[in-house]
Amino acid sequence: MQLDLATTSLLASMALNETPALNTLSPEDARLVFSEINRSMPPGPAQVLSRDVEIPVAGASIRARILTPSEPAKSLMVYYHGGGWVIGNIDDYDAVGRHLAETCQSIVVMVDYRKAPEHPFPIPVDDCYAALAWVDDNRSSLEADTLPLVVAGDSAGGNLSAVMAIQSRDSNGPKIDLQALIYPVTDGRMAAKSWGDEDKQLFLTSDIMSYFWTHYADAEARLDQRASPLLAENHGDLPPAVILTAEFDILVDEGRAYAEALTAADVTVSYKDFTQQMHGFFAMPAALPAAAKAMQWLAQEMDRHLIATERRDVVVVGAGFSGMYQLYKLREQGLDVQVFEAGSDVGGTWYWNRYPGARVDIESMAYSFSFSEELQQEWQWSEKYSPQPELLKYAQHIADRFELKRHIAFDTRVASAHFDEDADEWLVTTECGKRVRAQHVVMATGVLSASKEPDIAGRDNFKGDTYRTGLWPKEGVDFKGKRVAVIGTGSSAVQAIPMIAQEASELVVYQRTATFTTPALNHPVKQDEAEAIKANYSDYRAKQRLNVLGVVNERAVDRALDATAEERERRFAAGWESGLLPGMLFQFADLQIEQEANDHISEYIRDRIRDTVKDPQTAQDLLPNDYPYGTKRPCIDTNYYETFNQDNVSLVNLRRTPIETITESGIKTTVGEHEFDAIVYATGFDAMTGPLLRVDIRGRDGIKLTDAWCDGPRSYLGIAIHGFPNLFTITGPSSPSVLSNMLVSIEQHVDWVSDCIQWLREGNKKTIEPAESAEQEWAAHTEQLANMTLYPKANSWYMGANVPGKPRMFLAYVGGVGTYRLICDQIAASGYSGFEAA
Ligand code: N01
Repeated sequence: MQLDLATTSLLASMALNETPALNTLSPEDARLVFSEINRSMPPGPAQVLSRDVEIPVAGASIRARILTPSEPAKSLMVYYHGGGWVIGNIDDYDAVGRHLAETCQSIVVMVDYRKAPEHPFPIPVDDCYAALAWVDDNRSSLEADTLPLVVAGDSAGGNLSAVMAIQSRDSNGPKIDLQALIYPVTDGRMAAKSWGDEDKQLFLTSDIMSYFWTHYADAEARLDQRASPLLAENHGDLPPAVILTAEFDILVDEGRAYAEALTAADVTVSYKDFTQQMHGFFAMPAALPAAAKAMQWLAQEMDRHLIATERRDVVVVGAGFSGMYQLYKLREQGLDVQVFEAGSDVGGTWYWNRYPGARVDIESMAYSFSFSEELQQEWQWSEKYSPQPELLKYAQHIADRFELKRHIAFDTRVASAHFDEDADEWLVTTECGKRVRAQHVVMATGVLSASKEPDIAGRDNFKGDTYRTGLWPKEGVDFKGKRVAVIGTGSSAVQAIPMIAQEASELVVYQRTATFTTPALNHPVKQDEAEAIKANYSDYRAKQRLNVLGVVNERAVDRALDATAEERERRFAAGWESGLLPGMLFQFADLQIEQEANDHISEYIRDRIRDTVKDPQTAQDLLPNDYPYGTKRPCIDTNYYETFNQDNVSLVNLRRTPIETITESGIKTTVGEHEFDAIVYATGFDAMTGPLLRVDIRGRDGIKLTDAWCDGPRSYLGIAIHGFPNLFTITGPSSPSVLSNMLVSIEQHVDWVSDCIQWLREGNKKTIEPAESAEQEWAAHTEQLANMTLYPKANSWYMGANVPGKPRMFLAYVGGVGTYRLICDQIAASGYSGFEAA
C-alpha cells in the first residue's frame, strides 16, 4: 500500500493524538470527536458569503447554510455532508462547503439533516428531500433562477444524494441536472469485496461503517432502495453522475459498482478513482492537497456536464499571419479547426499597430507568404516596405481568398486552456464563456502582441488624450495643431515621430535610450524588379528558407577586424545606402560577435547622426552609446534624425532629466513641467512570453505555464513544452522568431506543426510532448549560442529586460533560420526524437 505523503502524516498525527475509534464511542461522543477533528483544520475561503436559514421538515425544522461564491455562480448545489447519518453537521463541513463554492463556482446549500440513532432511516432521507424541494422552490431568493441544480455529497451524504436523484425521478420532484457522489455508500449489505481488504481500513474501517449502518437502519430497511441505491431496480433516466472514489477506502467497490450500474442504464457517468487516497480525503481540503485536486476535477466534470461545450480537432489562438496559415494548413489536412481572435478582424500585429508611419522593415516581396503560388504571383505590393494599411489588406485578402473567416470567432479573447488528462484533450474557455474541447491547441498569439503597460508614475493623472502605439485607435488620430509628447524611441516611435511631427504644432520626444536607426530608403516597388523576382519566386523562397534571417541577402564571410579603415568605411557606407537592415549587419561576419568590430559600425552610425542633426546637444543626446549596434532590434527609418531639425520638435534626454510624474496637463521631469494635449506611449511590449502567459494555460497535473516558466521560458525548439502535451507555440521563445523574417519563420513552424499532427493521427497516437531532457538540451544549446554573440550585452526586450521582474535570458534562437529548419526537419525525420508520443 502506498498512501500519499500528506495522508500518511495526517494519519500519523491522529495516531499520536490517540484519536479514539468512533465505533467505540457513543454517538454523542463520536460527534464531539468528529467536530474536534474538523475544528483543528484551517477554515475555508473567507470571501464566500454565508448565511444560515431554517428549512421546515415534517414536524420540525433543520438548519441549512447558503454559501455564495465570489465569482458569478454557474450552478446551485444542494450538499449533504458525510458522517454515516450519525455524526457531522454543517459547521463541521463549513470549510468544505466554502471550498466547493469557490472551486465549482456554485451556490452551495449545506443541509443539516437530522441524525440517527435519534432520527433513524427514513428521517434523514425525508429531511434531505424536503430541503431539496425547499431549495428548488426558493430559487429566486437564492438568486439561482436559471442555474442548473446539482445534488452532491460525500460518503453517507453521497448515499443521500444518489437517493435524492432516484426519489426525485420517481415522484416527479425537482429537476436535478447532475448528481455528484463522493465515495458514496451505496450498498447496505456490507459485503463488497473492499470491505474485507486490510489495506483499506484507514480513516473509515469496516467496524465503523457497520456501527453507522446499525444506528441508521435495521437489516430490512438497509435493503430499501432509499437506503441502498445500488439495489434500486431501475437506474435508468437518472441525471448524469460524477462519481469519485478513493483507492484505500472500504467503499471503493460500492462507488465503482454504482458507476457501473448507472452506465449500464445509459446514464452518463464521469468516474475517477483517486489513487493513494483514503476515505474522507475530499473533506479535508486544507490538510490534503489531493482534496484540492479532487475538487478541481469535480468542478471540471460539472462544467463538462452542465455547460455546453463544442468539440474540435484543433483550437488555434490568434488570427494574425500565423493563425491564418495554421488554419489553412490544418483544414487542408481535413481537420476541424476553431480559431479565436481578440480583434475584430484578421491581421494580428497589423491589425493592432495602426500608428502613423507603421510599416514593415523587411522588403515586402520577402515578407509575404510563399505557400500559394497563385497568391504570390497575383498579389502586387506597392512599396518596398509596405505600410500597415496595405499589410492589413493583404491579411484580409488571404482570409477572403482561402475562405478562412467562417472558422474564426472574432472579438473573442481566450481566457484559459486547461489540459484534461483523463480525456487527453484541451478545454479552451474564452472570456465570453464559450468552451471548446480539442485535441490540440496552437498558440498563434504572436511575439509582440502584449502591449506593455507604461510603467511611469502618475500615468492616470493625465486629462488629455493618451495613446499606445500597439493599441492604436482604428479610426486614426488627428494631431493637427496639437501639442504632443512621444515617450520611447524604439522601432514604433522611430516610425511614428516623423509622421506626428508633420501634424503636431509641437512634438516633444522623451528618450531614455538612444536608438540606432539607418535610412529605409523606401520607394514604390519597381515593376521590373518585382517581375524578375516573381519569374523565379521559387528560387528566391528557397534562398530565404536557408538564410540566417530568412531573407535573400548573404552575410559577408570576412571580418571587420581584418579590414582596413578605408574598406570598413566603404562597406558601412554601402550598408547605409542599401536601405536594408541586413545591408548593415551583413557587411562583415564579426559585427555581432566582436565588440571591437561592432565599435566600428556603431561609430560609423554615430557619425552619420552627427552629420544630420544640426543642434549639437540634440545630436549628442541622440547618439546611442550604451549597447552594441544590432543587440537591440535596429530600426530603419524615414527622416528620423532629420525630424529633430524641425522647429516644432525637441528631445528630452531622460538619462539627464528623468520623468518625475505624469501630471493632469503634461509631463514633469526633474527640470520642470511641460503641457500637452496628447501623450503617445511607444513603450513597447512584454515580448515573446507575454502573449502566452496572459492566457491561463495549465498542463499535466494542473501545472500553470506561469509557474513552469517562473525562471524563464523553457521549451523544445520554441514549439512545444514539457508537461503541456499537444500544445504548440508558433514562433515561440527559443525559436528564431524575432531575429528573422517572421513570415518565413511562421511558414516553417506551421508546416512543422501540421506535419507533426498528421504524423500523430496516422500513427493513432493521442499525445505528444517533449522530454524534459530534450528541453534542457535545447535551452543549453540556445544559451550557449547567444553567449557567443554580443546580444546579452544589451538591456533589450530580447533579454526580457524591458519588463520589471521578468527573468533575464535571451529569448530567441541565434543559430539562424536555415540551421534551425534543418534541425527541426531532422527531428521530424527521426520520428520526432526528443518528443514522447503516446
Ligand atoms: O518597443 P521597444 P517598440 N520611460 O521596446 C522606451 C517590432 N516593431 O514598440 O530602451 C521611458 O523597442 C524604451 O526605452 P529603453 C520590432 O521588433 C517592428 O518600439 O527601455 N521610456 C524604448 O525606447 C521592435 O523592436 C516594426 O530605455 C520608456 C521604447 O520605450 C519591437 O516591435 C515597427 C519606458 C520601447 O521600444 C518593439 O518596438 C515597430 C519608460 N518607463 C515595432 N518604458 C517594423 O517592422 C519603455 N520606454 C518596422
